[in-house]
Amino acid sequence: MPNFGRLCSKGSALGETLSLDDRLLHPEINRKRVDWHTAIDAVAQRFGETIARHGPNSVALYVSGQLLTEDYYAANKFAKGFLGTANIDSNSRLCMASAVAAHKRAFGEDLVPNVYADLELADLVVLVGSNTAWCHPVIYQRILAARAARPNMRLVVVDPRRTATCEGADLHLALRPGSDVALFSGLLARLATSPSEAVAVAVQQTPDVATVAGLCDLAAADIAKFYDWFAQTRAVVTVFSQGVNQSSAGTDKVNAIINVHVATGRIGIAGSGPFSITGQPNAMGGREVGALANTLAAHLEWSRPGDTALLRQFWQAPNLAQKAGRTAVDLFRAVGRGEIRCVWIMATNPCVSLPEAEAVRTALRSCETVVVSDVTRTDTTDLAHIVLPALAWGEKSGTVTNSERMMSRQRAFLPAPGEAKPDWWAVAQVAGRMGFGAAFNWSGPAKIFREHAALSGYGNNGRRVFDISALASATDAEYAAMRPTRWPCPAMGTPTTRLMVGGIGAQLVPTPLRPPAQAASGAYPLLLNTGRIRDQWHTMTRTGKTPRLHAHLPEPFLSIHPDDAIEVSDGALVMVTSATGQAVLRARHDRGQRPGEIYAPMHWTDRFCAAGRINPVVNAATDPVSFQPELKHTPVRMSAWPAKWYGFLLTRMPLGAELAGWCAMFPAGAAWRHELADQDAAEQAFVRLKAVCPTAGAWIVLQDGAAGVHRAALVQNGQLQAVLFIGPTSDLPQREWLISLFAQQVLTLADRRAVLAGRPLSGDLPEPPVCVCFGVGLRALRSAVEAGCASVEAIGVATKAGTNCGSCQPEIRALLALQLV
Ligand SMILES: Nc1nc2c(c(=O)[nH]1)N[C@H]1C(S)=C(S)[C@@H](COP(=O)(O)OP(=O)(O)OC[C@H]3O[C@@H](n4cnc5c(=O)[nH]c(N)nc54)[C@H](O)[C@@H]3O)O[C@H]1N2
Ligand SMILES: Nc1nc2c(c(=O)[nH]1)N[C@H]1C(S)=C(S)[C@@H](COP(=O)(O)OP(=O)(O)OC[C@H]3O[C@@H](n4cnc5c(=O)[nH]c(N)nc54)[C@H](O)[C@@H]3O)O[C@H]1N2
Ligand SMILES: [Mo]
Repeated sequence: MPNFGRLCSKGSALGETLSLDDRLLHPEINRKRVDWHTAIDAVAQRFGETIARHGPNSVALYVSGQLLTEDYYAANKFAKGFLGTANIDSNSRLCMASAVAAHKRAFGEDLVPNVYADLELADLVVLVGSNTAWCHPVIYQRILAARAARPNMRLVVVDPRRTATCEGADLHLALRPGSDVALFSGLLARLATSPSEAVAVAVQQTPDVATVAGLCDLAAADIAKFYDWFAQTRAVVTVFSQGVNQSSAGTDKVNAIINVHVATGRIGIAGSGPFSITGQPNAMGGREVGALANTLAAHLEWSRPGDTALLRQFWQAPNLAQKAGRTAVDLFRAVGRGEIRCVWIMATNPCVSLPEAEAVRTALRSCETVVVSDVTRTDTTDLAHIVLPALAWGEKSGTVTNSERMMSRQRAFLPAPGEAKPDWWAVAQVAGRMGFGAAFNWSGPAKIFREHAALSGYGNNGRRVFDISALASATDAEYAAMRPTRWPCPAMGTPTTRLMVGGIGAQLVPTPLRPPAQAASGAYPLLLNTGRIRDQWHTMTRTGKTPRLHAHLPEPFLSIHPDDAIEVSDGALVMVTSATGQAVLRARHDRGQRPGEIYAPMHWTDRFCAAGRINPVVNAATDPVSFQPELKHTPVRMSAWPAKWYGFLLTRMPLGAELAGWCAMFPAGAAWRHELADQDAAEQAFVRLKAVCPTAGAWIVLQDGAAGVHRAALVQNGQLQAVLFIGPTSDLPQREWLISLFAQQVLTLADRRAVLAGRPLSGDLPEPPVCVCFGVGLRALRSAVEAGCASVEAIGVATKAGTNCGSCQPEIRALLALQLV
């Protein structure tokens, strides 16, 4: 197992995210509970009628890397083989599409040549557009551990922001956003020896370090250092993720990276290669079953003669889609124009995660039929006509593939709650009801997997690397016991670990320079970058209700370089506006931002902070080859949000995220925290907010109208029920101590007297943890340093901080650096 038994902070808290509140337990039509039979009939009827009236391209499926390979296979077969439309796309379009397209251009097929172990064998690891420390913490710990064992190993990070990942790096290249092609083109120009068009383009556009320095806005000496290290090192792995893929030049960025590795033979060998890392549990499995609008199952291609005939024959599908369908952004625009009238969304939350997200909502509101399969209520299920309850992680059974082509079994260890069913089952039922039963007659995931494996070998004869036909004859028992298996594993032949060995057979692809689709200028002078934070997962459906995962960065925020923040003080609310929408976020001054560039996390939804959803702002320009949207570069402007008052309300139960003009809600210890601000009078807001709290109990109140200060606490039978603080600025008392009072059965007299002061009469204020896994805060870390701990390891031994997932180690390292000077 690549994790070696370690889990990230989110994985460690997974047990706390498995509760059933908010779970979808029954099918629903127009919000009313129905039985499965009725729901399946309705879906089949809506799809059937829409196709009969408007043709197969008036329907679509939008699926996800959260699905198991078997679910994915079923959905893809249903759409492309039997509905007769290739309008099935996946949220992988937002995630991996550029890597897929670039792999195909370079290798003729979508394959990752290297394996995780190469990260430990490399003497130089280059992380491009990847905040590995936060997004792949276990991989990051493996890299740091390898470097600790082999001090000659070097780590370079290429990211416009100074991220936590940079804390462990030997060199950070904070390049101009979107300029990665220039950086790698310059490296190709320097290293390539044999002539080709790609090299000619590279030499012409980036002849020397000075040119690259200008294009990337970097110091020439730093570029020269990076190029020298690369040139002098045989074993180099270049890891790339969303800073590369999510760009209108994403495919070229990936090819520019691959070019350097291919041209120098640094690929497919131990410790050397370009390495695309994925995010979702099964982003890779979806690529194997071809559940993107422009791919076919099992790496078959429309463009390759004979492939469609093969697939038609194997599936016995006379109705096979004849050409590629609509890709995510285009698909939802077609919904908005009424060209797609019936859509089935499975295991993804596009109202939040797609760019121009407000237009996506409007499109779904106007759509004739919206079917959503999910495990929980989301911003997207809110817009569904038909909701189908799915099995979640821990309940479902099937296979997933990781970034190194390793297929592994996911086994159920929990019973199915309510009437929730696997997604493949729902697809097969609908297909059966539409008259395609013979092709969807599966008794379980093992049968689907065998079919998928058989297809990969069908008419293959070594033409497609993706061949797992050795598994096509697995019995149910063998499937149940399947060990992690790396593809390719054809029926005959020896297992292969690395592919494209030395670059033989790979193509160099010319990558002419292209800036981001929209430049920051005029009305939108700043460039907005978006991405993830350490302790949240995507649209928070799994992590949103776990108090300790909110302890680190609890509110949607905007990171701003202090030089850009003249009007916006740290902690105030700031509005970001683009050509498509706006959001209001908490300003955080951050010297790790390049001036002129700001950063917001992607995670917040209507459920936790409606105004903090960033994707209505994010532009939908796409890469011309991969159609992946440019989620990392949107021109915007920013202005202070004119709040008349700021406040917070702590309660025992969540009261919703609509309590004020701006409201962010999240769990905190035994309480729910609502951070608030608005433009009305503080006095009125105070009255209004007290009224939404439970009515029983007595309020203790402290008001100073002239100063704009209003505070109240609600106590019932000696127990604290609510705390409301309002003030004229965002500078309000620290919340942690007040939150800790909710754990008391009966408030002590001293605490009751102190509550409206917002701090204890004596003693220390509690503090938010740095290490979420073990709940270790700044003060404990500082005392460990004072007691003589001089390294992350020593602090780990003394406090346990950083010894589980390690994603807080960069912060501990930064603290050490500060404390030791
Ligand atoms: N905590 C957490 N971890 C996750 C997830 C999560 O939701 N939460 N999601 C998972 C998923 S699905 C994915 S896809 C991965 C994503 O993992 P990552 O790709 O590592 O995460 P991001 O934060 O989206 O973006 C990475 C970095 O790209 C940088 N970047 C922006 N523009 C550019 C550019 O032009 N060039 C370069 N070189 N860099 C740029 C950003 O500043 C950012 O730091 O994470 C996975 N892991
Ligand atoms: N601005 C900006 N936007 C981004 C990104 C970014 O960096 N910046 N990153 C993009 C990337 S890389 C990604 S991967 C996407 C992620 O975006 P989404 O796919 O929208 O994110 P999730 O919150 O993971 O949504 C998954 C949903 O599936 C449900 N689910 C989980 N398991 C199952 C299952 O087995 N069956 C069913 N039916 N449902 C299930 C969950 O409850 C959840 O509602 O966001 C993209 N959007
Ligand atoms: Mo992703």
